[in-house]
Amino acid sequence: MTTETQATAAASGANATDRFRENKKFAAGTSQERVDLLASRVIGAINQTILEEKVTYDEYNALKAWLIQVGEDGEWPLFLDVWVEHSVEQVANENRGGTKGSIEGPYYIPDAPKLESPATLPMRDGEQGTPLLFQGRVTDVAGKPLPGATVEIWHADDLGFYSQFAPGLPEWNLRATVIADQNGDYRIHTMQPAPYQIPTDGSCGKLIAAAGWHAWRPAHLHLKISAPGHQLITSQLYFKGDEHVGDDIASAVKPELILDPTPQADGNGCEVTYNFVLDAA
Ligand code: MBD
Ligand code: FE
Repeated sequence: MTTETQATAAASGANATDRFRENKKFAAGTSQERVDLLASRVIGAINQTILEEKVTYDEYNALKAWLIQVGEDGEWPLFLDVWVEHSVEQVANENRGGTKGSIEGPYYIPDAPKLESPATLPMRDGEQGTPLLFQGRVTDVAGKPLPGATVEIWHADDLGFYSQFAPGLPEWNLRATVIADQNGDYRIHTMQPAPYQIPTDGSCGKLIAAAGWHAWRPAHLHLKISAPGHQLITSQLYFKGDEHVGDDIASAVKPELILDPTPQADGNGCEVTYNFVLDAA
């Protein structure tokens, strides 16, 4: 990895915080009863840990300093999406019958350029990596194709960097909104992403080092699949054989979401077919 393109905490972290503020529209008003319940339980769990583990003043002050620094680094989106979002996703999607969901993570940007299938994702001349043809069909739970379904896709490049969060990449590099054809089929030409390493120079990296954890997510494609009359699903797809597919730092891998690409017929990279199934709205 070159220092030039290293996604530092300062660059990607602060950027993710700004983007979160811009992108997220909250349903207004969590009730007083609900805030009381949830805040009491979370604060209670912290206090219980302190009492049971006999936390010292040194440890308490280290935590205090670290929490302050997470905000200053802009790494709250990164911290929460890596260590907390997977449980929120589990709750949100527990009653779905279609394709499994996974976490959105901190690097989604809405309104990426629209492309009709078959599409090639925006990329640089000479974009590095292994070409990947990613294709399949979008259907309902009964197997009926959903014409004109939308496949929003975003992923890291061959060095593990996301456009708009690492310096030097074109704005929409490896991001698009792909419209499936009249049979619900999509065909996307891209470059296989590299595994993603949590920036080592920020608060999340410091926590990882202090705890002796590793900092990796397996290589992944991020997706949001939608069609009129159906529930949008946010998911991710991974690659069989990836070193970290079994120990994702973000706990976001599910066995149903692991791809096994095969060499393309023309010898140019790999291809894989994955069919998405959407629950009715
Ligand atoms: C990522 O690329 C990601 O998908 C998540 C969830 C957290 C950090 C980086
Ligand atoms: Fe990601």
